[in-house]
Amino acid sequence: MDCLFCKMINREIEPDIVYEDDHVLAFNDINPQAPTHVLVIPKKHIATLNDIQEEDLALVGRLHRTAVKLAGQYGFAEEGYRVVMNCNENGGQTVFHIHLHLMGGRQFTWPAG
Ligand code: D5M
Repeated sequence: MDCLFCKMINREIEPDIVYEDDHVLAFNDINPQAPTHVLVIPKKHIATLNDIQEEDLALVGRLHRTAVKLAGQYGFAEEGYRVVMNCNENGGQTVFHIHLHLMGGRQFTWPAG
């Protein structure tokens, strides 16, 4: 499958990994938008938020739990951080394998651009 993030899971491309388990991989974003910017992805290929099925709900929960654990390890859980999942063109999605952006270490504004 021609999916950048599946290639990272299979180590055809070597990401800068910060966390890995049987279901989830987390690595530093190549184009960071904050002092910490990590992508948390499922090892199962799911193209977009629209493609999440009932059977994936526990996995999606794991993505969030992983982001929260990492926020704690980076030390910004209490001060706050941002978690984002972009969907399709208007949402700004460029890689079609779902991923949570975990960003921390600065003040974020709302609404997002
Ligand atoms: O986010 C896709 C994200 O993927 C974007 O923030 C850049 C990141 N990216 C793209 N290529 C790489 C590599 N090779 N390593 C690490 N991070 C990468 P989206 O929400 O789809 O716009």
